[in-house]
Amino acid sequence: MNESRRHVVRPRDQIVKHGLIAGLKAAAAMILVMIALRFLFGVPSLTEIAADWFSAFLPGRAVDFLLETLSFSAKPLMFVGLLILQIMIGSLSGVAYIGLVQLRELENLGRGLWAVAFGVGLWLIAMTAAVPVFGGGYFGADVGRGGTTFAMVALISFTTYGAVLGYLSHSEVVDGSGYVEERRVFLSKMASWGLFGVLALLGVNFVVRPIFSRLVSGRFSGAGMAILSTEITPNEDFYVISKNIIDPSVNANEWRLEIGGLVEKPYSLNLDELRAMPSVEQFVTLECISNPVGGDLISNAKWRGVPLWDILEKAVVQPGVVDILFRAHDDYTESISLEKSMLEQVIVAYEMNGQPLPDEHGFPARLIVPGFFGIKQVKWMTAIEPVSIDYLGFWERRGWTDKPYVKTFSRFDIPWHRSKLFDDSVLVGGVAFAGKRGIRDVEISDDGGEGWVSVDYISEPLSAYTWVIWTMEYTPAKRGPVTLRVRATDGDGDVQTAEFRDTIPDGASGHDDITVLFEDIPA
Ligand SMILES: Nc1nc2c(c(=O)[nH]1)N[C@H]1C(S)=C(S)[C@@H](COP(=O)(O)O)O[C@H]1N2
Ligand SMILES: [Mo]
Repeated sequence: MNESRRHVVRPRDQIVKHGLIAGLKAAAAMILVMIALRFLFGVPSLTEIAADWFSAFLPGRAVDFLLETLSFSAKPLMFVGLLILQIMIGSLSGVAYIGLVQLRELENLGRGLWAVAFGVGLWLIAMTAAVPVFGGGYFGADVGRGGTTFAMVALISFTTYGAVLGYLSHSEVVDGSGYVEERRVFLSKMASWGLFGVLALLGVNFVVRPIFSRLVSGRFSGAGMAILSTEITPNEDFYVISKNIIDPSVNANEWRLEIGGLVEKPYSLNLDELRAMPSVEQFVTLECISNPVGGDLISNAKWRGVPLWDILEKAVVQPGVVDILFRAHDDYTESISLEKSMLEQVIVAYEMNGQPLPDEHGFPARLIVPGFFGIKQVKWMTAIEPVSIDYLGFWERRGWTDKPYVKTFSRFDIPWHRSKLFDDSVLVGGVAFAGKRGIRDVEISDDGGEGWVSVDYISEPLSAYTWVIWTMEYTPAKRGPVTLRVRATDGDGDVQTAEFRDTIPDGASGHDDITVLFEDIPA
């Protein structure tokens, strides 16, 4: 037997050292491949899913704190932290791998297989243990659009890890003459295992996954506690978002709204004076620009306030004004264009659903700009200043758009995602919103977006700037699991895009979906 192919047993400390180094390099290679595939296929990586899950455990205050002090979102920070963790796990796994091949006295030629098998083994653990915990479902079944792609991308990343680890540990462990030869042998073995890998991939895709998805139907639970949104959101249920660790609590007696900047006659209003001005009342739906696909950072209320232009006109705006800048008690700033400020539906609101504004919604006064995302709806307002520049507000300086027109949005409220249903049909329903464009149609699809049917019922919008509630009695063609998607068509006739986009910089897009299981009635 060729001497160089003999197994060389190394002392334990060397195993650890070689393993750590080989594991570290292999993990780095895996991360590069993972990031490249992430952009190639547009599916989130395992690390991102983990980051999302972990960031849910960061208290909101901590997220705000990071934001305030580092002016850096917690999410990328979390992502970098997890990449480091991933490299650490990769290094330790390298030790495990080298220890394993030493222990088992595996034939050198078999190492190509063992290396790949090691990677695939880690992948299996990730897909069946880690990803479900992170909310991605078995084999990424619940990872937005493209669970299969997610699992495949992860498989390629993990086998890259195994292959690089095998390649490196091979040359590191076997020293003396002949290891160049060994590497070549190893590479040719790897190539054939690569071919095997592609076949395995196809096998997993067309055979294992369907079987697996049958097996996991146990993850469906009862009908759950999903409820359909009401047209008007009660104040205590209205979503709350702010940048602050501690929100301002404004003393109504001391509060004044200063109208300054490029005006002929600066003046200020106290709350009584603001309330004494002619007011309007209108329904407006607000949605946060960070609202994800299917998210609940959207609510609807009736706002009473004074048209902004009535307030500005009294101060006589000077020529050359481009933007109207708003200041708030928490040093939040925002702006809208001069033209926009003249629209009668842009108001300085002091009542919400017939009550004074609650503290968390901006007491005593806030801006309401229909059609724009929440970032423009300045709470705890203290000053209004016409300016001659195109002013960038708090979020715009952090990479968000200055023209945050809401995108067409639709969402399922009922039934609960993963409901187990025993009836012949189920009432599905939710909300749809397209800002000032309004909603013309809402459709659902039960075949992955091939065919669409209009829903049975869409509520009359409460104003030109509100969401609508939609429902539909859905009867499946056959029993078993079914994934339903929803999309809306806005008043301009534009259909809500299926293209998935993250929230930054100008709001999420893509279709919301739910998966339910129609079970046969137990005997
Ligand atoms: N002063 C101030 N106004 C603000 C914010 C803020 O942090 N400070 N956050 C904005 C964001 S991002 C959103 S989505 C809305 C949320 O309004 P709500 O809490 O009443 O739903 O307020 C906006 N107005
Ligand atoms: Mo927001």
